Amino acid sequence: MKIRQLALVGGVTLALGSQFTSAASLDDVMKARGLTHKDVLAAAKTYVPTGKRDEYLAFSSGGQSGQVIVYGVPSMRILKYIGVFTPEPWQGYGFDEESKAVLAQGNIQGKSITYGDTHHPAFTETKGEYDGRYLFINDKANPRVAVIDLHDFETKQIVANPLYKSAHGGAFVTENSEYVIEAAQYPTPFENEFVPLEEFNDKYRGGVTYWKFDNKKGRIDQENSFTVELPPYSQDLSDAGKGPSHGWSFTNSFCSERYVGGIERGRPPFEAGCSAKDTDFLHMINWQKGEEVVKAGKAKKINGMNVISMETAVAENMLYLIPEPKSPHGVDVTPDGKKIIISGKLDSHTWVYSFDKLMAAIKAGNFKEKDPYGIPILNMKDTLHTQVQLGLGPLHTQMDAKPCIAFTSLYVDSMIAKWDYCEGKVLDKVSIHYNVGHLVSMEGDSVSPDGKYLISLNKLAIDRFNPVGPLHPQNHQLIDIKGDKMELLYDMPVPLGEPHYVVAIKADKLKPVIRYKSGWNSREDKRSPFKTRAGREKTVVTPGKVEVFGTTIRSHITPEIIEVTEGDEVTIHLTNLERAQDETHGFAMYGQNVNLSIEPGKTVTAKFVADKAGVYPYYCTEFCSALHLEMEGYLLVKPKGYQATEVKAQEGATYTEADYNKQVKTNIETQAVIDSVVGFITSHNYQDFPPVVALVEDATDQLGFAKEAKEKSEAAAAKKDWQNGALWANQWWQYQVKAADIGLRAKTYLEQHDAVKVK
Ligand code: RUQ
Ligand code: CUA
Repeated sequence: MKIRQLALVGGVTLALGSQFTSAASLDDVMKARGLTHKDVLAAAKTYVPTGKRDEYLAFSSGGQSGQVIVYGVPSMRILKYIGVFTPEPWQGYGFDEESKAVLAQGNIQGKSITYGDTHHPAFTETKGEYDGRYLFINDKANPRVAVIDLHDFETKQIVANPLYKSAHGGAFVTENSEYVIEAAQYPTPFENEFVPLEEFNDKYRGGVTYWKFDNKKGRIDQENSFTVELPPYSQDLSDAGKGPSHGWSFTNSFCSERYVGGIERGRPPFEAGCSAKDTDFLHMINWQKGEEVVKAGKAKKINGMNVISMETAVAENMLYLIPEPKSPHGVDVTPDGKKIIISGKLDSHTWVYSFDKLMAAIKAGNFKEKDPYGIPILNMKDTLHTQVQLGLGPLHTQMDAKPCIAFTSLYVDSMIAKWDYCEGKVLDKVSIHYNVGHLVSMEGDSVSPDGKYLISLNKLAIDRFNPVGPLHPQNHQLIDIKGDKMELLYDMPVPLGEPHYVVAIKADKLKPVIRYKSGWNSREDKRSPFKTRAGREKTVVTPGKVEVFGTTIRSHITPEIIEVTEGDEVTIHLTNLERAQDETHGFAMYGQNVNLSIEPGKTVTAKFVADKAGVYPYYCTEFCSALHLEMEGYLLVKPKGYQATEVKAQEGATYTEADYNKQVKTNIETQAVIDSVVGFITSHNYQDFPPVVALVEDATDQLGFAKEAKEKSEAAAAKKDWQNGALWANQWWQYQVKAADIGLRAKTYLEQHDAVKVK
C-alpha cells in the first residue's frame, strides 16, 4: 500500500512537471533553449508531426559500409539501412542461404568480399522520370553494381565487372533504364594477370561498361552487356544523355597524362604527374551505336564480357574526346538534355558544353587532332556554350525545377553556388560546413527536377555535433531552395561513411509491399521450394543430414525441438506464416552464427554443420507478441552413438480438472470481449479502411487457431487428461488474446478515422 501511494505521489509530481513544460509559450522555449526566430522557422520547415510522413525519400550511399541509407526529406529521419555489399544482421542479409547467394555473386576472382565502397545510387527511369521500381549502386573498390528492388527494399543482384579492378563512374541510368553505366577509374589490364607498369600505355586500359537492364525481370543481363575499351586516362564520373542527347553518354577523366608515379622508384608522385597538363578529356560515346556493333558481332569477348575495342569504336564513329578543365570531377547533363556541365576541381570555372555544337563539330569532321590511340579530339572552342567562374573547387551540379538554374558544390570554398547556366551568371551562394562533395536536389537527375530542397553532402563535420571520438559522423545539410535565397535548415549526422551521393524521389512513387506471397524466396522473387504450410512441418533425416521444414507464427517456432547427431549437416527452412503487417519473426541460435529475419510470408534457410555435441537454444529476436520470450526451442546435438535411457520428462507443474475448468471459464469471458469488439467492427464501414481489413484478416486467422486449440483441449478433457486439457486450453486462450489485441487495434483505428455505423 505504501509503495502504491509513493508511486502515486511520484506520478503527480511528474504530471505537474510536464504540465509546466507543455504550458510554456513558444517564446519561453526559445529563450530557454537559446533559439532564434530563424532557428524556429527552420525547425518548423523540417518537423514532421507524429503520424505524418515525409514528402521525399532519399537513398544515400553508405560508403565503405557497403549499405544504402534511406531517410525522409525534409525530416531527415533515417528509415532503413539496406544491406548491399555487406552482411546486415538485422535483415538476416548474408546469414540466410538465399541472401548469401546474392552476396556470392559479388565474389572477386573467387574471393568473397564483405565490404563495398559504394558511391552513386541511381533510380530506374521511364522517359527520363524516376519510376520508383529499382535502385542501382556501384562499388568503386571492387567494381560491382547492385540491383535493389524498391518493392521490398532488398538487394536482388550483384554483378562484378570482369575487366576492371577499379570503377568510380557508376551507377548512371539511361533514359528508359536500357543500361546502367559503370566507368573504370584506375587503369589496369583487362585480363586477370600481371603486367609490368612499364607497359602501362599499351596494356593498361580504361573503359565504360553498359550493363543491360532487363526491365521485365528486374535484373542485369550480363550476356547482353558490353564494354567500350578506352585509353588508360583514369575515367571518372559519367552521365547519360537525355532527350536530344539520348543514346549518348559522357564520361570525364583525369590523369590523361597517363602518368605513373612511384616515389619508391625515384619518380615524382602520382598527384604531380597526373595534374601537369591544363586539360583532360571528356569522353563522348554513342552507346546506341555500341549496341548495334555488338549485335553485328564486331565485339570480342574478354572474361565473358563483350568488348568493343577502341579501333572498332573509332571506325564506327561512336567515340570522341573533348578537352575539359584540368582534373575535372562531375559531369551532369541538364534536364533538357541540351547541355553538359563539367567542373574542374583545380579550375575555378564550371564549363557548359552544348550538345548541338558537339554534334555539329562531329558532323563537320572538325577534329583538332587524334589522341595516341587514334581517337578524334573535338575542338573545345567549337563546342563550349559558356564558362562561368563559380568559386574554388567546383565538383558536382544539381538542377532546379526552374529551367537553366543549377546548384554547384564548391569543395574548397565550402559553399554552394546557385547559378544560371544558360546566361552564365551566379545568382546566390550559401556557406556549408565543411567541404561539400556531392549535392542533391529532389528528383534532381530526372528530366523534371522538383527542386524544393537541396542536400549538401559534406566531407567534414568539424565542430557540428557532440564529439564521438576521432572518427566523426558525416554531415548531410538540408537547404531550402524554394525561394531566391538558399537557406540552411538542418544538419543531419550520418553514422555510416563515406556517403558520396544521394538520390531523392517523391515518396508517393514508391509502393512497397507489406507482406510476401506465402512461402516466398524474396531474393529470387519466386515461391520457395521449401515453403511450409501450417501443420505440414516436418524433419527429414538422411545419413549425415537433417533437414527441417519449419514455420513461425506468434508465439511459436515449429519445431520446438530439433534433434541431430554430432557431425550432421543441418538445414533449417523456416516460413513465416503471418499475414499481419510488421509481424516479422527472427531466429537466432547459440554458437552457430545463425541469425534470420523472416518477414511475413518469407521462407529462408539456415545451413550449418553441427560439429560439436551440446545444447543450443534458439529463439525469436523480434518482440512479436506478449509471449515473445516464450518463442523458443532447442537444438540438441547428441554425441555419436548416444543411447537414450528411459527417463520421464520432468516438468514443473501438473494440472488438475480444476485448473482446466478455471482456464475454460477465463476463455469464455475472453470470448465475450472478442465478440463485442467484432460487433463494433462489423457494424461499421470497416471495409473502407484497408489497414483494418488486414487486421480483421489477421484476427480471423488467430481465431481459427484458437478453435483448433479449443478442440484439442476438449478432446483431452473428454479422456480426463487434465494435463493436456489445461495446457491446450491455455494455448486456446493465447490465440484469443492475440485476436482481441488485433481487434482492439482495428477498433481504435476506426474510431480515430471517423468510421460510420452501417448497421
Ligand atoms: S564522387 S564526392 Cu563518387 Cu564526387 Cu565522391
Ligand atoms: Cu516472434 Cu518474437
